[in-house]
Amino acid sequence: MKLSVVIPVRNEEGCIGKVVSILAEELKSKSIEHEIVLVNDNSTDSTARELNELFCSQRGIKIIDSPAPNGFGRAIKTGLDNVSGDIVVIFMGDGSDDSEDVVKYYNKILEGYDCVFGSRFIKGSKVTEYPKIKLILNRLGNKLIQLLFLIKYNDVSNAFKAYRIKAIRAMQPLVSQYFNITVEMPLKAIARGFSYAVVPINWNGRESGVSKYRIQELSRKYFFSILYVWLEKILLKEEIRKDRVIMPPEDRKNCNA
Ligand SMILES: Nc1nc2c(ncn2[C@@H]2O[C@H](COP(=O)(O)OP(=O)(O)OP(=O)(O)O)[C@@H](O)[C@H]2O)c(=O)[nH]1
Ligand SMILES: [Mg+2]
Repeated sequence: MKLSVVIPVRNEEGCIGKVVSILAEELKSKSIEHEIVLVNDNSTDSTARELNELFCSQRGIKIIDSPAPNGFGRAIKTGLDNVSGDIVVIFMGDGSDDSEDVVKYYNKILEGYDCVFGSRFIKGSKVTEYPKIKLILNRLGNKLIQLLFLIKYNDVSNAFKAYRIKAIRAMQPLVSQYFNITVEMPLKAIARGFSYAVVPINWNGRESGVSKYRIQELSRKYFFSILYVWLEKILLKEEIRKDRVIMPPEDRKNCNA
């Protein structure tokens, strides 16, 4: 099973080289067939040069320039359009996520799950330097999601997750252009009945560069994506069920709903 790791990157000159090298080393050491798809969004620092250096020095690297306008969601979608693997992991380029967790996700998918979702808020996870305000809003937002979707999983809004390619196909079209894609993807996978495992993961605050995350302007967008998938789940239940019935049999066999 080939693994595609999609990494959105914007102005990460201080860390992207290290992040990709550590990840590639980890995957190589575990003999996991992989590609790393780096989606650059018109970075204005030396990120593009760093990416070219990675491309020249490592195997299995794809570099995609996301067309303007910029946006985290648009970059993820561009990355997903360019993967060739059976399993897709979305991974951050700022060093927040742990490359050992990518291996954990991969192995868990091999157990038969359609998706693997990490949680930074369960026993076994380790989180450092999480900004306080962001943490409070994160916990409130995830509580709302849990209540609306009647799920126990408590870290929906973190982008770092793993999906079988069939789950990615089933959630199209993805409409979120910004960080709100981080809720649209897992919620659609859950609403469409794909099976998922939850595992503890680590998260570290970024050591260099600046956050591209703007809480105030994003809250409306998150709300939009949460309500959009919720309304779809409630109002288009029949249509979603019918789409599942016409899925190819190999895509259907792992669905648990
Ligand atoms: N291609 C692309 N990547 C982006 C964009 N915005 C953010 N990213 C990347 O997405 C990842 C997460 O962005 P961050 O700025 O770290 O957002 P965050 O993790 O919520 O914020 P921090 O608390 O600073 O870690 C990083 O790899 C960024 O480089 C964008 O518009 N386009
Ligand atoms: Mg980050």
